[in-house]
Amino acid sequence: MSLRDTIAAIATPPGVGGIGVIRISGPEAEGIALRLFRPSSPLEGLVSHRLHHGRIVSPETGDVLDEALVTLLKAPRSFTGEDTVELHCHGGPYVLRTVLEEILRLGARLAERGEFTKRAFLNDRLDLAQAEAVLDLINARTREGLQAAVGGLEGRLSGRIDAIRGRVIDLLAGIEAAIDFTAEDGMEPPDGGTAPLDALIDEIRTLAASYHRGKVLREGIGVVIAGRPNVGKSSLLNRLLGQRRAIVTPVPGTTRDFIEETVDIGGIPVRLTDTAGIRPPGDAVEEAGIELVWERIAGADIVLMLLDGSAELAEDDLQIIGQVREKPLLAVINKRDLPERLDVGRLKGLLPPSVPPVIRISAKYGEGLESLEEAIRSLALATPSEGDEVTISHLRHRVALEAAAEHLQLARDGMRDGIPPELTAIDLRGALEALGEITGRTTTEDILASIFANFCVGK
Ligand SMILES: Nc1nc2c(ncn2[C@@H]2O[C@H](COP(=O)(O)OP(=O)(O)OP(=O)(O)O)[C@@H](O)[C@H]2O)c(=O)[nH]1
Ligand SMILES: [Mg+2]
Repeated sequence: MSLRDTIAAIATPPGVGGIGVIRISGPEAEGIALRLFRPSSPLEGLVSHRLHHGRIVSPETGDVLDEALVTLLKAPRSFTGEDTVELHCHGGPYVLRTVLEEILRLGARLAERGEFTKRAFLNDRLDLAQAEAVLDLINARTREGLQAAVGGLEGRLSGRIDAIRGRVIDLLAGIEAAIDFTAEDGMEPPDGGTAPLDALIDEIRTLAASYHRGKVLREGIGVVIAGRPNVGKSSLLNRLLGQRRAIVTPVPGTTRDFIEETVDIGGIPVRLTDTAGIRPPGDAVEEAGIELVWERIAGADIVLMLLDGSAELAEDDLQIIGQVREKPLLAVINKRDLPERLDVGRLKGLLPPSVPPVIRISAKYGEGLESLEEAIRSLALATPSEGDEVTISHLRHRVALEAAAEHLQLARDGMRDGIPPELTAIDLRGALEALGEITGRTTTEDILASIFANFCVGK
């Protein structure tokens, strides 16, 4: 990839829409736009950061291709940091393709996936963590996911990483200054001993541990509702969804196949699966449905074990509990509007001690759902909500943070054991390098390629 050529792509999604945007970025962007665009009020050139109305005309045939609004964003005040032109055309696939073809004929090259954002990175408009946040923002599916992405784009993670790097650099400077004086003997630990290193290691580990939370907010989790027939699984799915998606009847064995829908539960995109009631199957169809339940349970992040509070614990309930004990589990007692006949003490005795307190709901009347949603959220995040704490949401970040923590740990142990300071300095430099990978200060071409390949063309 060269930064000297000019790239173009349709930036809006395929399909028909009110408007469709074509982006051009690079040194020829303005020149190409001027050859295509006839402003309706004649003026000299395009004024940067203004919208101009006019026509798109093929320079070759003179055909008018569209009526459009065009903006020129002169470098460096553009997303990519280069001269950029955006053509706001009518949002039809054929129009857009035709205009884009003219642009390519005039010398632009079709952009690769994520190439606009990659240029923004290479031109120092964004660091790598911010570029990844652009992708998270585009893919966000809940308010929380969106906020985490916006925080990333605004540089919250980058700021945190830079602050940590700054502290490592200070330590390194201290050690390098000491090297000259301790050439022979081992080094004395600096003032404060290894405490500053311990604090850094802790902070980095905490940040690494936020990966789980970030990933859950970004990618969501799968929750499978399981239980014997007629306990109200489909009623619960409908309730959480806010619509009658699954058939509900008093006939046990109503649901045969599984039903999957995504809902926003406390900011987490939850793929919710309603399944066939588990019992000794009456026929081949039911048997096949129940086999699917076990498969779905195996793949679930959380199993929501639903019980009927108006009936005693049944043999099928016990069977199911026995099978799902190892999964992250919520025990939910339904039909709390009816007199309770279920022996809750006995139920608790059967559940592993790690299972959160049982929740009582009425799917039919919509009672107790807030507690249920809160329980799903806490279990999914494995920690209570921590306000606006910085989170990481990419495995790449976690790997780099763990590597940094490991280097710092080696440095700390070495310091404690009085190894030569040169070696400690090497460990600290290793930590700096690992941290630098997150924001892109130290990054290889391979890493760049794999990050930007996840983008769409036009971003
Ligand atoms: N009183 C009361 N009845 C409920 C409640 N939830 C569900 N029901 C009733 O229980 C019956 C079974 O409900 P479903 O939602 O179909 O149960 P299911 O677990 O999906 O059943 P299968 O698909 O057969 O496995 C229906 O008659 C529901 O109206 C509740 O909270 N209270
Ligand atoms: Mg059902």
